[in-house]
Amino acid sequence: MEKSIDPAVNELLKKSNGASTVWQRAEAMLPQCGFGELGVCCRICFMGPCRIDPFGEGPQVGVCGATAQVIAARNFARMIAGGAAAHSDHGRDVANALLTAVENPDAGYRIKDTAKLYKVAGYFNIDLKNKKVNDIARETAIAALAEFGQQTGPLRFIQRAPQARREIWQRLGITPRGIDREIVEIMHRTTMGVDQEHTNIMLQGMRASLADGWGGSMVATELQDILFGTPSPIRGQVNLGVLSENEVNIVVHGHEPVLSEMIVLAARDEEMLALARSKGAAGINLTGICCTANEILLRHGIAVAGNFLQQELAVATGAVDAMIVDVQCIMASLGEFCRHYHTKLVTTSPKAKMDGVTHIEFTEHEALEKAKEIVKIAIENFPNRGAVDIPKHKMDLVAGFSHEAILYMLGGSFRGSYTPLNDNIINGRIKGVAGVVGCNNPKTPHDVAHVELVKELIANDILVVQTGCSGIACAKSGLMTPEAAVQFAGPGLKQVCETVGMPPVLHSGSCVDNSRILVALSEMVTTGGLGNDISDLPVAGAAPEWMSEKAISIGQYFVASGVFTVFGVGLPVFGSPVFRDYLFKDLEKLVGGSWAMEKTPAEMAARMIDHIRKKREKLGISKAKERVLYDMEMRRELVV
Ligand code: SF4
Ligand code: MSK
Repeated sequence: MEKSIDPAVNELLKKSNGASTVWQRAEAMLPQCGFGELGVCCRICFMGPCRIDPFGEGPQVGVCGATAQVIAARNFARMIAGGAAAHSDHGRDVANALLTAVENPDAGYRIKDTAKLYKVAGYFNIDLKNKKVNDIARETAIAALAEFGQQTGPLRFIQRAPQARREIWQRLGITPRGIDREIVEIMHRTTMGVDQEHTNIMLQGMRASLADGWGGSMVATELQDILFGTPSPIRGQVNLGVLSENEVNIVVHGHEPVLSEMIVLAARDEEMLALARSKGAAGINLTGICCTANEILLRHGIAVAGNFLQQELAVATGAVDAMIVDVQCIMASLGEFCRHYHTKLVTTSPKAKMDGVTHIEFTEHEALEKAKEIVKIAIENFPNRGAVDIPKHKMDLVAGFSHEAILYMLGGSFRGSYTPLNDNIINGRIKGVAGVVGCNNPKTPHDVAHVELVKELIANDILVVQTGCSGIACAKSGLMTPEAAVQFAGPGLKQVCETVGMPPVLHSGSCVDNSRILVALSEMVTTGGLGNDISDLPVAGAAPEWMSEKAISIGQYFVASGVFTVFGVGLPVFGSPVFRDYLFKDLEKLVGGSWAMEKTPAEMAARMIDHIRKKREKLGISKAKERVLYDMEMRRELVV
């Protein structure tokens, strides 16, 4: 069986330069530890490691007496802590960059979206009267930074959730207080000999995940929009075919646009372009991998070379003169992999160095200067290129569907509103909305589950919103063009897409931009006609090929926000039927959302479609109904 649905990947995998790929290493790892996969291995203290026998024949408790459900819940909560920490530390860096933009104009950052600044400042209760933009930005950055260390809550962005939702969180005692506090409390409660009740552990797990979605991630998204602009629909291209044969190829990889935005500026700098020409290159071609690629795609239309599992293959083309990485999702193999090619790998974050790899520390205060230094490394390396093998495959797409862009697209600039979306859901043209997000995982064929699931959803008139590597997967398969509606969407969704001129699959950005989906869901509730809470909406979420702790945090904040969420690949909870049932069944009674796991995209789609159908029935909108516009005669006939 082919490793991927993507021909560019399969082509490059047939060629070998002695460097091992993630697929080879995954095979060498087999069989993987069953206890770990089932979530019942504990190494929290050194009386262990302990493991619970899922077949009931061996030990049923750890040395300390911890049961399977306690071990599985502690492991799960610690994954949430890891994911929430990653997203939130990213958010903190963006807040620092906003402060830098105000205090050190020479650094290169500028405030691009003042309307968004005023709006966000409003959530922090900042008085806007008689203040300069820079002063408001300074106060906003300081207020955002304070959210991390706050000791008593609630976090400010919580007010954006529907009231019914906030009341559920309040009743359960899971309204997040400070972002860092919630992550620390997970680590405390799950260390040896503290919280020994799986349900209580998960209350904190939910609180920390909410501190991610409605806290750290939302801070990252909103402040990035202030600094770099709020995305709006923009054309772009995707897949390895975007690499250039005759230009200097720079690939940015990781997550934080605080770096990649500056590389965009440096790569367009006249001095850099002249230097590139002096080395025989026709220009500088900037592309990206993973979420930092999504960030610059959405704001500049810069091409995306690929998603998570394509990071090594981009190097294997022989055409990448430098790969610039910051934080998250960067495979440890890249240092060794690049040594088999001419590619210079450059790490840039003091938090993320790699053995034997060039490190150029990127600081917000010398951002543009450092970006130019990094771009120069790529240019100087261009003459060292050997044979290149760039697959021809690339695809057009339209990206940039921020919450604000959707408002504008549906309602125009004077009456931007979600009413047309809600109306189309009520009249049944659109059956519901699905968020399909997350990573790739070599345990499952690359991109297959993303693409097949999304095709099935849109064929059933479900509008799909995407982020992360899942978005890149579907873009490569041509699902993010307006024309895709004609080819793949069901009749109702097709009609709406054709009227508005939008694709049936909307790219909303990077992993932290899942917070945009939370805002959109809240807006759907506020707009009316679809219930009082997010859990009433005909919506569902999925991460079909997840691998990162960040995906678990995202999944949990969607569930805790009231969304039914299906994961593919597997979940490390099956070793404890008690904990599995808590996630899959009991949580729904508490928060209105629940987890599910299905192995195949067809099963995932069936669960999501069924869930959306049930929600429609509950709302009383399961039968297609057109809104009737009354003329005068009909009005006269009305009996009052
Ligand atoms: Fe074993 Fe308990 Fe220590 Fe975990 S905390 S390693 S179950 S003794
Ligand atoms: S980059 S977290 S592999 S989506 Fe956000 Fe892709 Fe998953 Fe990383």
